Amino acid sequence: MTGAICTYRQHLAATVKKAGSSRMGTWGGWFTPHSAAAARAILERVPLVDLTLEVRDARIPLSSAFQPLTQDSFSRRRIILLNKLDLADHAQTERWIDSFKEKNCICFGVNSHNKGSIRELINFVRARIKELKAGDSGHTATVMLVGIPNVGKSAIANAMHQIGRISAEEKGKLRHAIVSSTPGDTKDIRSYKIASHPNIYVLDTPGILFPEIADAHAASNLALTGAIKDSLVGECALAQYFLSVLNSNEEYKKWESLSGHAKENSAQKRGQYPSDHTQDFVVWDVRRTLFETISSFGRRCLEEEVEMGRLIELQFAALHEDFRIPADDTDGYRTVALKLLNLFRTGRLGRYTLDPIPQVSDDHSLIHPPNISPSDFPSQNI
Ligand SMILES: Nc1nc2c(ncn2[C@@H]2O[C@H](COP(=O)(O)OP(=O)(O)OP(=O)(O)O)[C@@H](O)[C@H]2O)c(=O)[nH]1
Ligand SMILES: [Mg+2]
Repeated sequence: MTGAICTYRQHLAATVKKAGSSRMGTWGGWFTPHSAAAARAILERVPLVDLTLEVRDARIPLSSAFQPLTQDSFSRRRIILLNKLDLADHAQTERWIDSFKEKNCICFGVNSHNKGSIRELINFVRARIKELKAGDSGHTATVMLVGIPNVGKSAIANAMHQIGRISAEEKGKLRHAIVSSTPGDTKDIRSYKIASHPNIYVLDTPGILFPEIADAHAASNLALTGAIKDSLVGECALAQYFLSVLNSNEEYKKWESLSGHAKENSAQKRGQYPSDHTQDFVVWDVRRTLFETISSFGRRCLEEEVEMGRLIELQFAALHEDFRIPADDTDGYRTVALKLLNLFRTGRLGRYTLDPIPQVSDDHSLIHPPNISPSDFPSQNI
């Protein structure tokens, strides 16, 4: 990891730490009494369900681990789902899945926006249930989706319900879990039918993130991928950190062909690639600006904090124009930050895997989360 990126990471991590520990009574900034009650309710259900699907963000397969899970990672009743495959680096995801499998964790990659991927997941779950329930005459199975906020649990529940229901030719009303880009919008545990013969139900649960985050790396990447409310951390610090990541990455090189074209050309080129939904001419301008600014600085900005700072400020100024933000917008810097984060989070600025593959000697405490029992949380109905 380069020196300059570390500075932005540390800065963001310090803000996350402060936000997490801003206490109302004994509660952290995002960990509320309701989170504690939800954690307790989830943990109490773990031994009762047939399968626990721990959803993680494929961009951060380790940092997005679900801390409260007490179950042994080697349990055949726990599956790690790496969701948002479309946003992560494909080759690195393959390596991550292999690395989980090497540790005897069952791991499955998924993109909840893709029907084929959800169909594969349903088939995979059905096969696991069949295996686990071999010889059992029961006709109903329950699987529970758990995880930190915003990893896509509700999106997966909806997609499985919709696709599974159609193939099961179920009558009755289609139900919808709330899916939103804001973390923490699911408040209750809800059940959705995803298959018949045998009947399989999936439980969607609220996302849980403890205030104590392992390290600066995890804290900054959890914030960047949206597990923590942006307003708690600050959109500008998030966008600056994202730019430090992008400026240190090779992804921008893919945009070389855009360089040198006048902005009007980008607009004229609209429709040239009908299947590419990133043809939006603003996105082209943003990519070109990022390519040209990084290229003009060379790689010296990677080590030198001052150079990285200069590059990021230059990019903010240029993006102000690319995003067509009026010059008299007094909150223009923040508007650039918001728009940039949106492009990153919808995959329009490339695919990023932010957690490096662990070395054999690494501590696997996040794959083997600390043991926490339901009684560690106060009782409250959910
Ligand atoms: N690109 C992409 N986005 C996804 C995927 N799955 C979910 N999302 C988006 O991620 C955001 C969060 O999705 P949710 O399903 O609400 O996440 P959640 O885990 O239920 O969040 P909480 O209820 O807050 O715990 C939404 O904007 C989804 O559209 C995916 O596979 N790919
Ligand atoms: Mg949800």
